[in-house]
Amino acid sequence: MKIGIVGLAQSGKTTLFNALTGSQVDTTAFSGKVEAHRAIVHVPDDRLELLNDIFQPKKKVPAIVEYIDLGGLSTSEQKKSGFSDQFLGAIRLVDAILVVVRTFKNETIPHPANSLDSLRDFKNIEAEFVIADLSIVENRMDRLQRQMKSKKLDADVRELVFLEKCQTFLEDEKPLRLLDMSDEEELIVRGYQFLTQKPLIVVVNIDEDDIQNELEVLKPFQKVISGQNATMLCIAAQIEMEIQQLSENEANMFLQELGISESAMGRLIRASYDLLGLLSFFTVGSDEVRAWTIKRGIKAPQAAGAIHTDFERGFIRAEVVHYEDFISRKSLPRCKTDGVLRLEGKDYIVKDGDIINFRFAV
Ligand SMILES: Nc1nc2c(ncn2[C@@H]2O[C@H](COP(=O)(O)OP(=O)(O)OP(=O)(O)O)[C@@H](O)[C@H]2O)c(=O)[nH]1
Ligand SMILES: [Mg+2]
Repeated sequence: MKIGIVGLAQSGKTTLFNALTGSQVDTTAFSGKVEAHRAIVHVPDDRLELLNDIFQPKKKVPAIVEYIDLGGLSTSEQKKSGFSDQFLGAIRLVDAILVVVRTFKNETIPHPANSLDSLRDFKNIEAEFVIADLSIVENRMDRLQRQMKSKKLDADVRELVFLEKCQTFLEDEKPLRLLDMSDEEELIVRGYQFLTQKPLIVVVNIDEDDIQNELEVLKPFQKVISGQNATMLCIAAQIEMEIQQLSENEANMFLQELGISESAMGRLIRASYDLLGLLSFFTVGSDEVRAWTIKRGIKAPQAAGAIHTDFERGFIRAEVVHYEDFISRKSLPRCKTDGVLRLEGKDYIVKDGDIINFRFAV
């Protein structure tokens, strides 16, 4: 899973990136450049730790999330043209867009619009995404129309009708997340990687004093993101970054003192899994204990495909025991005699926490 961090200049993107990844990228100087920082984070999962203790494998492999700090994004007033190709190229590849908006007060760090209004900032950023998508829609429409002059294919006609629908929608300044699409339209749209269709995470970068006011701070955003494939949370990025650099014991103590139930890293990963509809299953053995990430609703053969395409092609059966059933017995043979280790076929829908051994032949 790849998450791209965007936001106005000096909104705290890099600070948040550091808090989420334990990186130590410099945040003291105004960068002003579009430079992407990348880091990979291990998804914390107590279940994997316990499986590791039981199997004592040579290797433990957690699921991973990649964060990309995509760098500065100026307000439309300051900018003459749209996003740079480099920025667009990078953001089109992410699975979810994380927009950082600022409410923290700091006189020494001027806001690019010279006043604090996080909802306005969010709406401006979303408007930029709408414009970027609109330009893709219009370019594609031009090309299709030219192509259709010489040869009129049914598929092209249907695509054009769909693009007109997108165009009207975007011209009304609405993100495509709100557009109902047929199965066929979903297929057409997949190739475009529209920004306003990607799952969205809004992070309000708050002052330490606002940690207890999360609901109040988020209230204005509720209406804007409702009905969209989106989620939001408050993070006090500065203090979370500082805490991230402490030892685990000290970090926990500080979090507790501040009334933060879980670190930004853990909270954001959970929110992202929910938003993207992801779950984890496990493979176990003496060589390796490993967590895998897949979409909810996926059947056993496709889950096997996440490990290796051969596993999917040659899928025969899956031996499945749920983590909870396993952990109360701590032995696979025990699970078998107790009947909680089952054989499942190609229509089995994998559940969060399943421990699976795939049987396949190629
Ligand atoms: N008080 C306070 N200051 C913050 C917070 N987050 C970031 N800052 C400060 O704001 C400044 C900018 O933070 P960055 O994380 O570099 O912001 P950015 O969005 O990456 O900035 P650019 O990449 O230059 O656009 C730094 O001096 C941070 O220390 C916060 O939550 N509270
Ligand atoms: Mg930065």
